Amino acid sequence: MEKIINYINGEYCEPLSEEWIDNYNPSKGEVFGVIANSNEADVEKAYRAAKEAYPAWSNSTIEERSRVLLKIASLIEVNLERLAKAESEDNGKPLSLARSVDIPRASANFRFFGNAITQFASEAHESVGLNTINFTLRQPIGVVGCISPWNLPLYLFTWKVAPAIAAGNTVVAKPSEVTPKTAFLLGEILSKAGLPKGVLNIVHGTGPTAGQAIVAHPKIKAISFTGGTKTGEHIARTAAPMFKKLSLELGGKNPNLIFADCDYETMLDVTVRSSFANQGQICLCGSRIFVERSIYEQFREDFVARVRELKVGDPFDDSTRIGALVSEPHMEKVLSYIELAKEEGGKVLCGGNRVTVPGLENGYYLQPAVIEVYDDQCRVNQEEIFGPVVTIMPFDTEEEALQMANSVRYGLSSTIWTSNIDRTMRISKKIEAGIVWVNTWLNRDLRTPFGGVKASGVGREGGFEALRFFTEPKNVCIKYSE
Ligand code: TXE
Repeated sequence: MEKIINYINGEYCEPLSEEWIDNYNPSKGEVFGVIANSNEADVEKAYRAAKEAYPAWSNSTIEERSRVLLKIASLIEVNLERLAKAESEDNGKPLSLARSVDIPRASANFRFFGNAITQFASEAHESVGLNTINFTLRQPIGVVGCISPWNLPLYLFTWKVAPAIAAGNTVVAKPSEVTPKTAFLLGEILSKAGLPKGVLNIVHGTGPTAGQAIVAHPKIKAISFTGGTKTGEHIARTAAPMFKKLSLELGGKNPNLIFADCDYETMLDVTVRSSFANQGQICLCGSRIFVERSIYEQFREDFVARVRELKVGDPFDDSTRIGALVSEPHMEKVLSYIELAKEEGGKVLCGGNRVTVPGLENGYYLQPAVIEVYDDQCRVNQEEIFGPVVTIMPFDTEEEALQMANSVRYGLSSTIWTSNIDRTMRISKKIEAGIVWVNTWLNRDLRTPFGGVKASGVGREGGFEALRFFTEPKNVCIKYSE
């Protein structure tokens, strides 16, 4: 049995708790290993290692930090195949996706922040006449906490820890207990790259125990979290009385607005992807599709035909487009929404049933579902399902499309398909979302701000925004005489 253990102070170690959780392979529906079920004492051990490492790391030169981050990036590339297999086994996603997206992006995260830190500058303000000059010191915060989810395990874990350490902080990090394997393997790479011990400590365990201990730790001064909105609320409540800095990337229910004047074929291709990539388990998936009425019938027919072609199957088979859902409870949750859709009067146009894959009969496979809804306020259209399920609905006017797009509690991303630049600008200004994609989807330049509004979170990651989050600005005002 594979054992996933903690990586603290540059060494792999068993949990002080001496407790374990089962790790499931979702494509087989079988337990294939155990994970450390760390408790408060393990988090404290990780905190002490991080605290010890902080003075030296925060005083290391930018070049030193950059060099180590770039080295980690290269070693992730060297280990691409091994990490991709581990990710696919742990999460159920197609190996082809882990190989082409998840792991390359994990490497890119370290490379990007290894370079970004060398360009990170602060401001100076000269007050002419008053003979003062103000400048801003951007100092690391100290020991920070990073907590990441299961949908893009190494991708999102590194998206947090890379800027945190680039900025000179030391870290206690916890990946999702549902998909801990690639973060576990990262430990080896950190050691090989020469990251000083204690700079990045990886603790495994459940949210309510290990995660909660990180958030509640009085000396861990900032928390960067990606996960469900409910968990985000809980974290905010725990952290607020201690005035911790918080970055919360939460759920989404993203609109995909399709106008008749778009490039139809490109839109169709990309919409299949934006609906079902990673089994629909990406916070940026466009799960509410609104289509201009003049092309609605055509779209419905073409889209359903394309979705029916998506091959559901073994994540390790290269022809698979839809792998397994991450866990049984998650699959049950998604199935319950399909039932709810029917109860609410929605029409399931395709999919929505469990699929039996030969040889992998116990795996958590679902046919991707397209549901036609008649009221944009129904629960299936309002609540985050986070699986291979999209709703479709027609609209008549741009105002109506915008109004429906904004009528949810979430506001993470949005996609607009149109060739009208004026419309693009009108909607981009009024849509309630942190990200607007026009005639594309999931096109990410790591320099851009990433995050959501409303119940989709607080703060932005990406580029200098992330480095600003992981540093504390201090203004220094110097008076001089002529
Ligand atoms: O996420 P959780 P879950 C959404 C999606 C999904 C739902 C629940 O709708 O169905 O959230 O997923 C840790 N203190 N997203 O339950 O619980 C947990 O261990 C500190 C959207 O898997 O939010 C894990 O490491 N940490 C999302 C991380 O939080 C806690 C991606 C996320 O888990 C904690 C994933 C606590 N009290 C799910 N409780 C996105 N926006 O990308 C849990 N955790």
